Amino acid sequence: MKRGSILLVLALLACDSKQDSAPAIQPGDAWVRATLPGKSTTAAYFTLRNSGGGDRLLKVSAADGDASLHSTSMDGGVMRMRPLDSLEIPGGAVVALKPGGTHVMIVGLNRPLEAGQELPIALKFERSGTIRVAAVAKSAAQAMEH
Ligand SMILES: [Cu+2]
Repeated sequence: MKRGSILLVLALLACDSKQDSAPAIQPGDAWVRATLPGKSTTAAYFTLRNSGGGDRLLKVSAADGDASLHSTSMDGGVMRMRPLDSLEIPGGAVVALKPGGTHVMIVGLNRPLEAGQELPIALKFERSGTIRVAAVAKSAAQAMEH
């Protein structure tokens, strides 16, 4: 009986330490849509692989334009985008921002983004601090292949 309760405590401690372990976030696959002629709006996407404890993406900012987190949902057959306050990055998870889902909305670009150009984006996390990615611009045709 006593031995059993010690094991239970150890199991709870192990569980706790996993929860509290530092997040280890590896960004990947960062890309942004090349702008269409005359447009100053675009969207950027990337994946976040977290091999540590849980974290939360609080804020995004781009080297050009005003960036914010958006979610996409279907509302009576119509796609709607909504601002997201933050994005949960659970421990051990891979969170993908992708077309038709969560994305970084960028409005008010001062310069057009041509395919092949890079747009630096800073991601501010609750626990991991700031992580920078360079999103490579893809044309509509390249984005379809993605
Ligand atoms: Cu959006």
